Amino acid sequence: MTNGIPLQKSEEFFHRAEKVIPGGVNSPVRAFGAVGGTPPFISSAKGSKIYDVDGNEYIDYVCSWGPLILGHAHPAVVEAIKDAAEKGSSFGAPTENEILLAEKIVEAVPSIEKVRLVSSGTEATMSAVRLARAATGRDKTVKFTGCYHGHADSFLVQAGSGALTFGEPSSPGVPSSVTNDTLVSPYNDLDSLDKLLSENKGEVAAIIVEPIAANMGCVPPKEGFLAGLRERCDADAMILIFDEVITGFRVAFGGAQELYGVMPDITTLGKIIGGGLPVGAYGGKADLMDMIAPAGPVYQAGTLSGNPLATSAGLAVLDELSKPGTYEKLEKRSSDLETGLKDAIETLKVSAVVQRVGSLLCIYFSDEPIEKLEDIPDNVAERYKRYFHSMLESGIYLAPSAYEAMFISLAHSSEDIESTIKKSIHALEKSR
Ligand code: KE4
Repeated sequence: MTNGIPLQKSEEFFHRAEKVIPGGVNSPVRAFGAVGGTPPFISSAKGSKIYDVDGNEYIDYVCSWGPLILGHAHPAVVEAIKDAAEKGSSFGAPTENEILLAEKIVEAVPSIEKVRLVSSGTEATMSAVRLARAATGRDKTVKFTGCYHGHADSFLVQAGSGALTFGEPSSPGVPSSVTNDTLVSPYNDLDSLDKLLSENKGEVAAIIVEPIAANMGCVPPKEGFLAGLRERCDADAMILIFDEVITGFRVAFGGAQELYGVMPDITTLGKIIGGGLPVGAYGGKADLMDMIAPAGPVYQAGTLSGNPLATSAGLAVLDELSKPGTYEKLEKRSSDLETGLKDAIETLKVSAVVQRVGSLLCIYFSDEPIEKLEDIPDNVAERYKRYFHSMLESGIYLAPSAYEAMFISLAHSSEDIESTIKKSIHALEKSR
């Protein structure tokens, strides 16, 4: 039952869906496997609210896992998609909008001189790794435990997000010949990284990292961590890839690299730059990107890459985000939520910590701050499950996994934030 109306239609839909779709969903984490119960099937959304098919209203902190930084159905985005759709949905030929979106990304993201648009974050990260291997002539890559870079074979090694949610950080079907070239090290731990790199000197093509780890909750980089990666990549001619699929245009208009002042060689983007439509991107210095076909020999392609509807939506979002005062407003909302949750935790004396960077936030049911996946207590999922359902029943829609972040949008009002804090008091009690 969720704020009053039983999920009868959602249950029927879920039952039907399971007959024709694996697990009844098109992306695993949506199935509520980690928290139990029936996922509400969503009928519509507007601003900070989503509505399920049974008529329940929720304040949404999933925001489609990050893209909806303006909130749902923003008029400028709806208008842009409508206009584009009337002119045709896809041409498989170059369009002006692709130039406009690429120019906006190049202007906004400090380390990007050229960028290739694709249709998902996974496509962006797998292409970035292919480029890094081609540029260095090496096969191995380093990722960090709990970081998630999409579902390409080489990343499904101790991954975060959905892979972690189901306790399957690696995956059957991924050949060991692929994962043998994926080296893993704990996040925020340069000593462990140095040991790994010394055992693989001259063999590592790239280090790929979420500059803020948002697929094991929200783990900020420790002072010196990102700069340390940059130094190590320079020292052994490795490519540094910042996976900014979540952080790009979220924590600053120029992403985490602008926020922390550390420049990667390749940046991957997604989510926000598509405004909720399928867009991913990877970009970097021109001489590196010019290795990509047809300018160079590294092949990568996509039928719907640069799709006119998606680029129109993305442009509308970036136009809104580039307006003065936008990030200040997002910061105010987000810090108010953080303060309210911290006060509730303090008052109730619940063992939990809140970690936040910009409009990325998460609650860990832990006594200590979390600096890497290995710090997360074993019982966090059990406690989160109770917290999650209490919040859902009171009309607050959180990620159905302890290993995801809360996303705050420009549409979240101060009333939404106050209501969320109020309802979290009861939910925190349940989480004990
Ligand atoms: P997609 O292929 O799902 O568009 O992007 C993969 C990806 C790459 N890099 C980062 C840092 C990501 O967070 C993601 C995808 N994020 C998850 C949520 N944390 C997607 C949600 C889902 O799998 O349904």
